[in-house]
Amino acid sequence: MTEILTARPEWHALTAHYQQIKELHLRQLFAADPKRGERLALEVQGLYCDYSKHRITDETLALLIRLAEACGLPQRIEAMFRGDQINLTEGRSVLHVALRAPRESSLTVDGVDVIAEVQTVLDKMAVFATRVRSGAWTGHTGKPIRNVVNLGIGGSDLGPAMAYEALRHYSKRELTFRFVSNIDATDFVEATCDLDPAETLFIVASKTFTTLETMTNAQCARRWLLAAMHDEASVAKHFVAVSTNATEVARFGIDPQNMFGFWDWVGGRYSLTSAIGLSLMLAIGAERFGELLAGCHGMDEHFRRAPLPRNMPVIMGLLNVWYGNFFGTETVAVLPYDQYLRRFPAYLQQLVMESNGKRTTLQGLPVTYQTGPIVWGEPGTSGQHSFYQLLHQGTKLVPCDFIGLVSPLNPLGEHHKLLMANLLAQAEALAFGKTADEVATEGIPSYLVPHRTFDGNRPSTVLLANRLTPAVLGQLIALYEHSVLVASVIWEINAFDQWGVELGKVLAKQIAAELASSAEPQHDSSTNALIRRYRNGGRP
Ligand code: G6Q
Repeated sequence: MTEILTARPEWHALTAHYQQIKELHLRQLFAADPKRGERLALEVQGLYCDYSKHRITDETLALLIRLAEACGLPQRIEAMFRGDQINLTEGRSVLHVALRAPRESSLTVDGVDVIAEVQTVLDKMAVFATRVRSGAWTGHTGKPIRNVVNLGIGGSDLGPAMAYEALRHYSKRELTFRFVSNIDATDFVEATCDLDPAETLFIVASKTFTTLETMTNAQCARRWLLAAMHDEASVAKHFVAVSTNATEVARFGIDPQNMFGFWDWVGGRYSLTSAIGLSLMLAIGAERFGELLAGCHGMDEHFRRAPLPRNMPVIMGLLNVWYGNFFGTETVAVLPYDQYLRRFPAYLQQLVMESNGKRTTLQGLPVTYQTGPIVWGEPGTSGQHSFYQLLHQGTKLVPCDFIGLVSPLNPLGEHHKLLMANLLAQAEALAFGKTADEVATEGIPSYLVPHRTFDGNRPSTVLLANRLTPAVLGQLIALYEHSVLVASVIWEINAFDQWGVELGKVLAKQIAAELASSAEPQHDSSTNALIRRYRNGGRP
């Protein structure tokens, strides 16, 4: 039986070390080592990660690495790449890394070369994407497709929606892309109200093809199309599916030729680089989609091969552990200084919180320590005029990830320089603050000095790349995916299941029937009263 995390000697060493350095200020750490800002940094294929503004010393890192080794991190990384069933509670391999492995490589799992299968689907996607983008694929009336609507939710929505926004600069502007996820009809209505059904293609993106929200939206889309086309045969020209469930896809009326498959070993929130990314490929083309995959693969290889102390996802994952378990932080802010990355925090919310929001260890025991953080964030500089006050002077410690790009995709006047100046300024201000003496020497009246003082010592990572390309987005995605795995290994939890979403689904099914009936509802007094009020048109 694996040792309990908090009983490990490496954990005790970190606890003692925390007591020694918890009061150390980043000002002192930087003063003691003039090269700290360059030394505590890593570069992987042009993606630069500055982690010097963290409340760590060389000893902290060494102790964290020792903990990672004691928890078997190198072995777990290798087990994932090998295709072992590391998703224990679902008995599945976890092989999103195979989705972006080079065409000429091979990986045999249960007697099947999964890379060959991946490449077959990628080729099929590329042929389809080229036909739609060129206008060769036409709708039922012979018109080319101008609108693409992705119907999916969770992992079948957040990745493609985020990546489409992120790479919009590279997208075919003649095509309109919409993403519908919510079961709230407003989502569908607003996404389609200005679209011509004759020019609209729906991608039903659902691994299981049974998800309530997506299937409800897909049926709605079908009715919307048929109301205009009056011909069942039109479905085949206006619907394609991305799924692992061929039977249900066929039952829906989608031509199996137009189904793009993937596999059980791709978890929903890790599926953007599978056929779930079809909408993205339609937007940016197969070649650029390939660049995204190559960016992911570069980070995958780094994660697999770099020694732990020089391994970017390892460092980022361990910093999550350091703050969450020793400083007691509860959240992490992700602050992209790039408007195209505006959905990146939302995407990471699922990746991190659905993966590591767990309270049971792989051995089935309750954890006795904190696990995954709450992730939140907004693009800079908008966030600065909203919640940064709390980041600078609030009572809560919030580690921040800043993401910036050196070269803008939309060079316009002074914008980019000012944008990046703000990123650098925020990271500096958080780390070093402004002392009461510094404030007082500026002639600030003494009653205002406490209000205008910044204690600093607020940690952040700065991720910097040259330009937001598909490859850089791929690097960022893989970086965060792998950092999630790293933290989960330390916490001894399964980052690849999501049982916590089940109970609500079951109850919703039961309540949906009760909302439509007049029988006495069978819940607690609160839920019963709310059900009665709903049935009664909002009255008691
Ligand atoms: C992600 C989850 C979840 C899933 C959605 C959609 O890791 O498994 O968010 O992606 O529930 O599921 P389907 O793709 O099966 O519709």
